[in-house]
Amino acid sequence: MSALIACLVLIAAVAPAYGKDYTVGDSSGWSSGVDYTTWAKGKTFNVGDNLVFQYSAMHTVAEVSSADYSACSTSNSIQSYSDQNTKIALTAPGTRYFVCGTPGHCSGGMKLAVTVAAATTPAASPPEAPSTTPAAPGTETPPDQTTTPSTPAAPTTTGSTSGAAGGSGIVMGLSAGAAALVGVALMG
Ligand SMILES: [Cu+2]
Repeated sequence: MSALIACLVLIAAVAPAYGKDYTVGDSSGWSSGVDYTTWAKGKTFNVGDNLVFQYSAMHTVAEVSSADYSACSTSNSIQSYSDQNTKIALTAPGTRYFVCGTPGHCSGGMKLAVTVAAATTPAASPPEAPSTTPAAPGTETPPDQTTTPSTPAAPTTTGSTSGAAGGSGIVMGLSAGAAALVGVALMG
C-alpha cells in the first residue's frame, strides 16, 4: 500500500515535467555490468521524454520486441544504433525494449525495458469546470429532507388549538390572497 502511494506521489511529482532527457545508466552510461532494471525503477517516463544512450564502440543499441528482449535476440530488431550517443524519443505510451547487440552482453544483463506513461497534460483543466455546476443541485436537496421531519415535532406540545387556529388563519389568509389575485387577474 505504501509502495503504491509512493508511486502515485512520484507520478504526481514527475508528471508536470516536459521533454526530460534520461541518460541511460546515468554516469555509468550504456555498458556491461549495470543493472538497468534497477536504473529504470522509480523513474516515470512520459511521452515527450528522451532516452540518451552513451556507450563505447564495443556496444550497440538495438530496439527489439518484448519476446526478443526476453530471448536477447537482435535478429529482428526494430532499430539498431552504433553511433555511441543515441537519443531515442519516447513518442507514445507503452513499453519499449532495448538490448545491446554485442554477443553475450544482453544475456549478461545489458538490456533495458522502459514503460512510457500516457500523457497527463489535458486532464488538468476539465476536473475544475464540471465540479462547480453539478455539485450544487446534488448536495442541496438531501439536507432539506433531513431537517423537515424534526420541525413538526416541536409545535405539538405547545398547544393544538392555537396551532390549528394559526394554521387555519394562514389558510384563510392565503385563500384571501389568492382571491385578491384572481380579482386582479380578472380586472386586468
Ligand atoms: Cu554491450
